[in-house]
Amino acid sequence: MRILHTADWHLGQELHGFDRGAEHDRFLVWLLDTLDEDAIDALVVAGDVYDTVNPPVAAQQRLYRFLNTALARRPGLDIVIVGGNHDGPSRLELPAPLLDRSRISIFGALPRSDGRPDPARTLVPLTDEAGQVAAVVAAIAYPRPGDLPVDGGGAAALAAIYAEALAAARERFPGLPVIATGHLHVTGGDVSAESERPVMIGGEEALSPDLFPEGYAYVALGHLHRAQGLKAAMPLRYAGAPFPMSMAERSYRHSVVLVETDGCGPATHRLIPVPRPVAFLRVPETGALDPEAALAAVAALDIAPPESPDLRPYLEVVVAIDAPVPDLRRRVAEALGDTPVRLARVRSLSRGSGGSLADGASLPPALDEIDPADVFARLHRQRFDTDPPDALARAFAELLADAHAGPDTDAGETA
Ligand SMILES: [Mn+2]
Repeated sequence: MRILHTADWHLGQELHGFDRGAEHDRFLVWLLDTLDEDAIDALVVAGDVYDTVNPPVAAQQRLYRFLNTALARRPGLDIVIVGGNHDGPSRLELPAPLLDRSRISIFGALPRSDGRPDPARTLVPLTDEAGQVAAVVAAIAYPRPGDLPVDGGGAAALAAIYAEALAAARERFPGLPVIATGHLHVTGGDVSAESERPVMIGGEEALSPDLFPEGYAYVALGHLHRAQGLKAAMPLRYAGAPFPMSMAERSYRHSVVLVETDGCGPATHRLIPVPRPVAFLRVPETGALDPEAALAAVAALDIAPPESPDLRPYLEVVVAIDAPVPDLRRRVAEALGDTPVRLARVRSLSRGSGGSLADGASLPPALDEIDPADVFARLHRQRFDTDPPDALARAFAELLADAHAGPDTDAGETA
C-alpha cells in the first residue's frame, strides 16, 4: 500500500501581493506525474488546502481540476483531504456531494454526533492496487474552537479522540494499518513565524507528540511549513508546504512523503523532493548591506528571463541603516530596472546602539514584522511594570488565533 502524504498547499496565497497560481499549477502537475510514477494508491492532504476561509475562485478551480484529473488518470486512487486552521470547513467540503464518496473523502472539520466530535466517523478505508481494503485513515481535521474544552483539558480530549478513532478502526478493520492525520503544532517542531498563524488547541499552542497513542502506523501532519519528522511512538511527520510560503522559508527543502504500509506495524517512508518552481533570491545572501552597496548589488544582478513572467524569481533586499532612508524601495526598484525579478520585500534593519541589528531600534519595524503578542507584552510592561502572567498571555494568544481563523463559513456567510 503506497500512500502519498502532503499538506499546506495554501491555494490562493499571495506573497507580498504577487499571485502564486503559476507555482501551484507547477506543483499540481508535478504531483499528478508523481502519483503515476510512484504508483500511489492513496493521497492524503493534511490541511491548509486553501490559504483563506474564502479562497479566490481561481484557487477553487485549481483544486477541482486537480481532483478530477487525478481520479481520471489513476482509476484506483483514493483521496483523503482534511481541513487546516486556514480552511473554512464548509467551503472545503462544498464539492463533496458531486464527488464519488468511495474515492474522495473531505473532512473540513471533525464530524460530530449528538453535539460532540465523533472519531468513528473519521475512518476512511483505502484500497490497494487489487481493490482490496489494505489500510485505514483516521481523517482528523484541525479541531475548531468548540470541538475541545479550553480549560486546559484540550490536549487530553484530543488524545482521547485519537485513541477512540484507533479503537474504532481496529474493531471495523481488524489487522489493517491505521494512519492518522492531524493539523496542529506538535512540541519540538521547527516553526516559521512569518507564514504559520499560531493555533490554539484547548488553550495550548503546542501539544506533545505523546497525544498520539501507540498503534498508529504513521501520523501525517500538517501546519508547520518545514518538512520534518518528530520523535514519537510511531513515524510522525510534517509533510511541509510544497514551496516557500514566505521569504523566511527560502532555505527549506520541500518534499512530499511516500508512506508504505505492509501489515500492522510502523509504516516505512521516504521523502520525494518537490522541485521549486520559482527561485527565492536575497541580496545579500545573509546579513545586510549599506544602502549604496545594496543598490549596487541589485543593479549587478544578472538573471535570465524565465519562460513566463509569473515564474520570475522573488527578491528580498536587506539593508542596514543608521537613520531612515527615504524612498528606499523606489530606489531599489530603479536599480533593478527591467531585471526579470519580483521585488517582494525591502527590509531596513536599524544598526541601533551596538548589540544585534534592530535591537533597541530607533526605527519602527515594518508592519508585517510586528508580533502582536510582543506588542501586548510591551504594553503590559508599560502599564504594570511586569510581563503579562501566563494565563493572560495564553488568553491573548487564543484571541489572536480566533481572530486569524475568521468566521466559519457555516452560516450567514456574506463575503
Ligand atoms: Mn499552513
